[in-house]
Amino acid sequence: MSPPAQSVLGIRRQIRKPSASLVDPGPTSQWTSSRASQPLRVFSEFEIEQHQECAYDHLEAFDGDSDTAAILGRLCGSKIPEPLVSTGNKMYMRFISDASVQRKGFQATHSTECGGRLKAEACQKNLYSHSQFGDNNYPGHTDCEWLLTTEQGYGIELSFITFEVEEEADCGYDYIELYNGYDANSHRLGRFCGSGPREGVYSPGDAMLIRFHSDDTISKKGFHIRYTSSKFQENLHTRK
Ligand SMILES: [Ca+2]
Repeated sequence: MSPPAQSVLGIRRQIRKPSASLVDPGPTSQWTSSRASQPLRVFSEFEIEQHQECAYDHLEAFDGDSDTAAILGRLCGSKIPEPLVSTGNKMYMRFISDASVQRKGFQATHSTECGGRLKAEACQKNLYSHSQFGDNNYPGHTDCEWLLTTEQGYGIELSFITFEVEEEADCGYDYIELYNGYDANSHRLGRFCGSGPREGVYSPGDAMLIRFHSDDTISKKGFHIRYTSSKFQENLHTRK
């Protein structure tokens, strides 16, 4: 282990929006984002020393402003990872490299857009209508899409912890729409506003699209959804 670490050599960064900050180009590089909506980081290039548990060189992403937040991923290897999406308006990233084996590095962009691509798994995860949930009402003039996917053979189950969206008889102003599939041409499970669905919603396919629309006036608290993957068809229910 004689060669000195040259940790940040070969790493290229592309950060489109000026509010991102880059800290400490040392053996450990860290980035945090703080912005008005959920940072979505999409990798366009990725090549970091491969190891089954990413024990050597790796990139870590956390769902908050430090490494004490829940971890979103520990990444290495040469396969371009799925986009990383934080639940709030902060994401902390850390790149660590050891003294040997260097690869090209990675390039990622992040955006202020709401929505994103999320993976439903056996453990419950949270999804919020907007990053200021709990402090402020959702913003007006919003169109967001979240695509939830899971492994083939599983379905996706949503439970609504909070749901307060501007009420209208046909949900013509602000609403969420749920689709059993990858896009809005798929079977629509429902359009909801007001106090939303009373029960959970189950999508039997391996993808579910959630669209959120708000118009220019009157905003409410928003929604907090928990989502999980589920194998059992007998859970099938949309509304009771
Ligand atoms: Ca509205």
